Amino acid sequence: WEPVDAVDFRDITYHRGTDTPAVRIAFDRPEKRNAFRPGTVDELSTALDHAKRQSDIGCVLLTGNGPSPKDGGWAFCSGGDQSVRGDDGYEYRDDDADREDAAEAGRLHILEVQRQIRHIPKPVVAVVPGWAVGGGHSLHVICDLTLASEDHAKFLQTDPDVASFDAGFGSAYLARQVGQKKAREIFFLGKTYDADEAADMGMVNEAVPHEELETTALDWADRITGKSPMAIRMLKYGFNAADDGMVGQQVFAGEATRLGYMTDEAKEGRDAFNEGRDPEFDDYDWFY
Ligand code: 2NE
Repeated sequence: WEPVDAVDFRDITYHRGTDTPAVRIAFDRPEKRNAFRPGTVDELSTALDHAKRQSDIGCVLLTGNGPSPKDGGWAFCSGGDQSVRGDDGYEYRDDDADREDAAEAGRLHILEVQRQIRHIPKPVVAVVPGWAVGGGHSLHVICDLTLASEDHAKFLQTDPDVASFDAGFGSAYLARQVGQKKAREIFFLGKTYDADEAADMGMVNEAVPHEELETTALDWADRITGKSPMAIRMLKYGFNAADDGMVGQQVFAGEATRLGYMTDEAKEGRDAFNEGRDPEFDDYDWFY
């Protein structure tokens, strides 16, 4: 991995592979179990947007740095930082207080990041080295794949304990993965599951020994990026479409439009308009 110099990040680290066309984005607040504050979410959003725009990058690994210097604990992400939670969302405080937009209402823009992950045209893999909790659990749910440390990964939904609720992808899409009864159990009973249990119920793809986590993640990124970018993109959007309603159709259709634009037929439509003549489509078949 080598650092990406896009922006000077504080709460995350951002690297691109030296041999693999993938990026690694990591929460970097291990002493807080990688909880996100508003500035963390801004940085995550910036990195994801940067990764989206790199046409030579085909896969995003989302993870959490560790272990905690305080107690050696590992975390993917423990959700919203409760110490900066105000009365209407999460607030810019302390180091964030000099931000230009610090005065605006409390933020819940991790939900916008969920949509970024959903719509970025390349697979996002949650690489879970430890706790995935609350809004951090929802983040792993929305990622395309989840790889977990069988030694340290733990999955827990605390939303109802802190009077929060991800009633969107974090629960409804989770139910698509593990079934309705199990999803309701995760939220209503708040049990902790290890990586093998999470894999058994279908929300984790694979549990591997902790020391193999990052090399396996890189191996997955190699596999993914060895395939056709177009096919992977269309498959991601195809998988999304059924659950995403008209927006899912729109995103899929946009990519179909791009492919359509690449045909001679589409070029004839464009050229005819620009040349001020009627289009000549006789050479193009009505396929069946
Ligand atoms: C994550 C968990 C289960 C870990 O437990 P444990 O025992 O391993 O560690 P500990 O001692 O609880 O945590 C270590 C340090 O991290 C801080 C703790 O306060 C502690 O700090 P110190 O005492 O060492 O100073 N920490 C951990 N998670 C934090 C957090 N989320 N915010 C602020 N500080 C945190 C355990 O720590 C836990 O249950 N954490 C809370 C999980 C939680 O409830 N998250 C919010 C859910 S709501 C949400 O994320 C959300 C949403 O649902 C929708 C929109 C936006 C946000």
